Amino acid sequence: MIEFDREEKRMVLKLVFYGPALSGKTTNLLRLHDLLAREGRGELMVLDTRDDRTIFFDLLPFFLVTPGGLKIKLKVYTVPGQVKHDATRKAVLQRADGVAFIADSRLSETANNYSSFENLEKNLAFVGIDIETVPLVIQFNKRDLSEIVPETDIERLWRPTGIPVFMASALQGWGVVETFGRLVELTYDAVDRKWGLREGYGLEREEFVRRLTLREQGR
Ligand SMILES: Nc1nc2c(ncn2[C@@H]2O[C@H](COP(=O)(O)OP(=O)(O)OP(=O)(O)O)[C@@H](O)[C@H]2O)c(=O)[nH]1
Ligand SMILES: [Mg+2]
Repeated sequence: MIEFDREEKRMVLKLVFYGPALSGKTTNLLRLHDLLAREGRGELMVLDTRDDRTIFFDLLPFFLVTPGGLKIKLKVYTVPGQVKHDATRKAVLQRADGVAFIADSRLSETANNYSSFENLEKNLAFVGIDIETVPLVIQFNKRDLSEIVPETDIERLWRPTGIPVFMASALQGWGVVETFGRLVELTYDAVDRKWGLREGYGLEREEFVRRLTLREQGR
């Protein structure tokens, strides 16, 4: 559901960080804001938090202009994970061009991860997005903790789905840019197929990913 104005040469893309309550969606955005170069990214808006819980959404925007003069704005949102905020999750998920599912690696959260993934499937269908084709990655966050699901189990369960899976500790700041980078790559492919970013606007996939994942010096 790419927003594209060919006359004005403007495109708005929307990525959504989805997942159960307290899995680390907001922390992922905070880390992206800290780790990525100032050039090209906007300010982080963390909205309406109460005791660390998102009750509306967070937003981190990025801006880039392609060699062909197309102005791209990429908006990265988080949803509130708490079950009761389902209406807000649906609203944030509207017109998403890509989704990162942030799972909580703790063994105690396994059931919550599953029900949140089911909720994602249901809500994607509700907003008219095909889960089979939407750019989608999964991150197992909180790998710094003990009593977590072993990586081999995650591989065995998720590999057959073909969805790229990343291990991360958003708290420690690793795996976060990698997760985002893969989502950006898949999103490029989807947008390029539809609107010809390479042909029409001279934007190569590598350049798109490079510009959006450039790290702040020394980070
Ligand atoms: N140990 C550890 N804690 C983490 C990690 N990522 C996030 N947390 C902590 O988990 C808590 C919840 O993190 P948030 O980023 O607010 O979680 P959220 O997914 O945005 O939660 P909701 O907004 O309620 O959906 C905070 O106390 C974070 O510091 C991690 O990688 N490791
Ligand atoms: Mg949050």
